[in-house]
Amino acid sequence: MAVPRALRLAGPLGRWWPAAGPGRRAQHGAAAAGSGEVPGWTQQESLAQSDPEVWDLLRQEKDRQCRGLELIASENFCSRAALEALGSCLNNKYSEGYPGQRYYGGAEVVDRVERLCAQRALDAFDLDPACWGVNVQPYSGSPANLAAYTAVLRPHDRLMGLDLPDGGHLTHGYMTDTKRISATSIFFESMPYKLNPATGLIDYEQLEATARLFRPRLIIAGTSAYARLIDYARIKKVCEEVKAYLLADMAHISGLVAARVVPSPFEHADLVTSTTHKTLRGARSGLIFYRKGVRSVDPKSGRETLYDLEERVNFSVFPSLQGGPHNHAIAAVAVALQQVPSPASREYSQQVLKNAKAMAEALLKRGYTLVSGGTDNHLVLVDLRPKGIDGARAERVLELVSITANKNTCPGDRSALTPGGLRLGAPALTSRRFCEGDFEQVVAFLDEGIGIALDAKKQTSEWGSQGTRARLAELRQRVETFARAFPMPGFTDH
Ligand code: DSN
Repeated sequence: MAVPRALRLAGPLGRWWPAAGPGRRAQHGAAAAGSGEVPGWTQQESLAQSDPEVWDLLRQEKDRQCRGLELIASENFCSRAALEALGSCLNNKYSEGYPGQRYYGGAEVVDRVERLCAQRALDAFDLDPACWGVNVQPYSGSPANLAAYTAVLRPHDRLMGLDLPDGGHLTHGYMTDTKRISATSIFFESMPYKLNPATGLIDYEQLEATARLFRPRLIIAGTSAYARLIDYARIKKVCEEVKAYLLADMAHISGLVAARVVPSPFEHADLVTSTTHKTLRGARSGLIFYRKGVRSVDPKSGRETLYDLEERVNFSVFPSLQGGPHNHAIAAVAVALQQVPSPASREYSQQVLKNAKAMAEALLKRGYTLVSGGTDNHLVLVDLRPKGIDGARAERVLELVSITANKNTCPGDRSALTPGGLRLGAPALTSRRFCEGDFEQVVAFLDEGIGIALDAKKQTSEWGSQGTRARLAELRQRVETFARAFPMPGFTDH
């Protein structure tokens, strides 16, 4: 890359600084003070003025979100207040390090932002700061998990997590017969636990037996596509037996945990990771909670062993894995966490559970098969194989009628690209004030869409035939008219 003449390399860290010669200063002064403002120099133009192309893409995405039915279980709509913090001047500030110990000057304000966010994170989950601490710097859920693993594992140490095809997350150690896919399985030795295929529930017996043989140093209790609750106490017992840490990845359910409508992992886990933009409804970011204080007491000598997770986790996030924290995201997470104790937040979470149940019942009534037979949380996993359609085809036809969902593996699936399942979540539409009856209507639309796909498949005409295209267009119009009638959090201009 050609280096502009006005720039020169400064300092051992190799940053580029503007040359500060008098000639250059005079040039700036003239531009700012005189009549000849250099267009674009002060960057005060709005997005619409400055970049109509990107502005228009954003407008299209807003429109898509308003006119569509959002059923992706991990998505939600962030509040306007949090979006304001996200798009703020905090984006400009570097602050590698932690509050009070930064590698850059000018961090007084971001120190306060980060401390406030951490305090609110502990308050949101009712955690005593003597027993729990939190790192609010992870950029999102996957970096949070890698940082938590790096804090307590050495390279090639062993860990166990729910297998991806059974509802676990990529970062829980996914690998195939021929390839280590996730960094978790590249840098550590991972062994999956599975669902019982007959019940669709986590096979705790198999988990116990495998852990006794594999002797992992860490067991992950967390899911990405599992419609039931996790028995943390049971997994903790296994951890105690094999002397493993228990890490709960509550990314999907953290809002429900904060609202106390599902069991909390904090009673049992040593480490808890989360994203902040799913049921928690904040900006995209990540959190790592770690225990402090006494880890164990020797029954003979009475000697206490203390947790040392605070130093390990903090060091792992920075400087081991990340650079400067995203202060704008941390502020936006603080805004979302402030809303957690409100009655509205609890009511929201209760409604998420009611809506997921209503969706499950409506699907069962229409003859769909659900993995595990129903739901206890915010999502349902539909096994489409008995219907004669795969998840990828269903995802595509629903997309054509403005219903957004995602294909998902079901237990026994071999391919993640054409899996047999469809994952449907209630959090986003509940943010738009959908209630149980509305979800019955959503299922009716979804069933119509899948019906069109099945008819098209029978005729082997794909979506291309005129009749199919007309049916899809007509359904899409009804879906969009229905969706637009509901409010949209975060922004108003459609
Ligand atoms: N991608 C998220 C999900 O859909 O579950 C998790 O990172």
